[in-house]
Amino acid sequence: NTRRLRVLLDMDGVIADFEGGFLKKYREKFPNEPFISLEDRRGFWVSTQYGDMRSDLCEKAISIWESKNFFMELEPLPGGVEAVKEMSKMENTDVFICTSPIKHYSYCPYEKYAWVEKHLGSEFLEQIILTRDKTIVTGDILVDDKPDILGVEPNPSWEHVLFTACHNKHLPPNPSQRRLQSWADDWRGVLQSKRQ
Ligand code: BVP
Repeated sequence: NTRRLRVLLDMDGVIADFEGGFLKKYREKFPNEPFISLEDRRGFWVSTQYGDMRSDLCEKAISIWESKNFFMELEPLPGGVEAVKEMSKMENTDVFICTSPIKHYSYCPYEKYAWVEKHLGSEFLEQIILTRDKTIVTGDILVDDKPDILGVEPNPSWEHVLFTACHNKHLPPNPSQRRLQSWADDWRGVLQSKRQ
C-alpha cells in the first residue's frame, strides 16, 4: 500500500534557461542599452531590476519575453531534461511540470507546451499544469527557483525546495528552506526523503 510521490517541477529557471535566454535576446534587440550580467542579477523579477537601473528599461525587458519564440527557444538547463526523464521513470513517482504563464498570452502558453513536447516528448504533455497560483496545486515537493511562492492557500501541501539560480544564490541562508544547487545536486536524495 505505497503512496505515490508527487513531484511538481517549475519550468523557467529549473528546466528551461529563462535568464540566459532573456539576456541573449535583450542584448541582440537593444545592443546600445545597459544590461545586467547574470552575475549581477538580484531579485526574482528581471523587469524590476532593469526598471531600477533606468525606468524605461522595464518595458524593454518585458518586450523580450512577450515576443514570439521567446519561450519556445529557451535552452534546457544542464541536466534538467535528463533528471525529469529519470524521475518520471522511478517507481511510485508522478512528475508534473507546474509553471506560471505570463499574462500576455499570445505565445507563452502554446510555446510552453511545444517546449515540453520538443525536449521531454509528447507523453509529457499530460503532465503540464499551467497556473498563476501554485499554492492550490497539491504535491509532496515543488522544485522552484522563486524564493517566495504565495497564493490563496496559506498552507500548501508541498515542501518548496529552492532551486538555485543567478537571482537567488546570494540570498541569506534560510535553514527552513532546502535547496537544490543544480541538477548535479542530490535530487534523488530529496525525493527519497519524502517517501514514507
Ligand atoms: O513565465 C515566467 C516568466 C515571468 O513569470 C513567470 C514565472 O513563472 P514561474 O517560474 O514562477 O513558474 N516573468 C515575468 C517577469 C516580469 C513580468 Br512584468 C519577470 O521579471 N520574470 C519572470 O520570470
